Amino acid sequence: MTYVLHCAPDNASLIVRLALDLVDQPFDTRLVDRSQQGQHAPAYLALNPNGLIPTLETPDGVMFETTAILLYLSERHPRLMPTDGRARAAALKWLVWLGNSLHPSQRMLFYPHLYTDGDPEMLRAPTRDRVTRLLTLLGAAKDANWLEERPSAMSCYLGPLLRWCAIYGGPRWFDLADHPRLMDFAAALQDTEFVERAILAEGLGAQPFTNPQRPTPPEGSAV
Ligand SMILES: N[C@@H](CCC(=O)N[C@@H](CS)C(=O)NCC(=O)O)C(=O)O
Repeated sequence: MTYVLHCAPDNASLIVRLALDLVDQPFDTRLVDRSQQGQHAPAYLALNPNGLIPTLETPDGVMFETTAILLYLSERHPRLMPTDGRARAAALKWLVWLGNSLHPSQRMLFYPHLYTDGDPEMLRAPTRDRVTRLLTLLGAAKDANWLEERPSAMSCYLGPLLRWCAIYGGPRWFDLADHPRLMDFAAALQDTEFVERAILAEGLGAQPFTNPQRPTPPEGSAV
């Protein structure tokens, strides 16, 4: 069986798409129609009861949670992550940091109404500060060598997260130029053949990470 990626354009499924494309792994896709709340349809919930995208059908069963999917794929496709030693330890640390610290903070920025009974706007400023602190911390990290190395599972995660800060976090708060190391990372990442394939598949625009624009997908809807 090949992999089946349940996806919507410019959603977290983009991270998994990038990882599969990075290792030249063919996969099928099933569009989750977000304009119709497809992530909450019974058939989708039967696969992923969280009602979140992505879901990946694998030969070993259905998987959800982006970080878990990337770890699973990295075991089957070692090109995605260093396999031992200090490089493996650093990769694990940063991959889980992306999934456990940066991505959830972003979710609070994009979906503040899900995190408070009060005024969602109250959450925006502290959440923006936290995301900025996290990106600054990553930019200064001496053991995040993967930022400069050949693309990895971590790259596939970080690229979209940087993109979404610019597009979905509200106007005039995020400028990737404030994080020069991450800007260099983003420029190198988008200049690769496997990212080109994702750009075409999801309508991500010519500079999806350094100068992201709202997507114009050939099918489906980002929100
Ligand atoms: N922790 C989840 C988060 C995934 C996530 O936030 N997915 C978003 C799309 S980018 C989603 O499904 N949003 C739809 C919703 O919240 O109803 C994961 O890593 O897979």
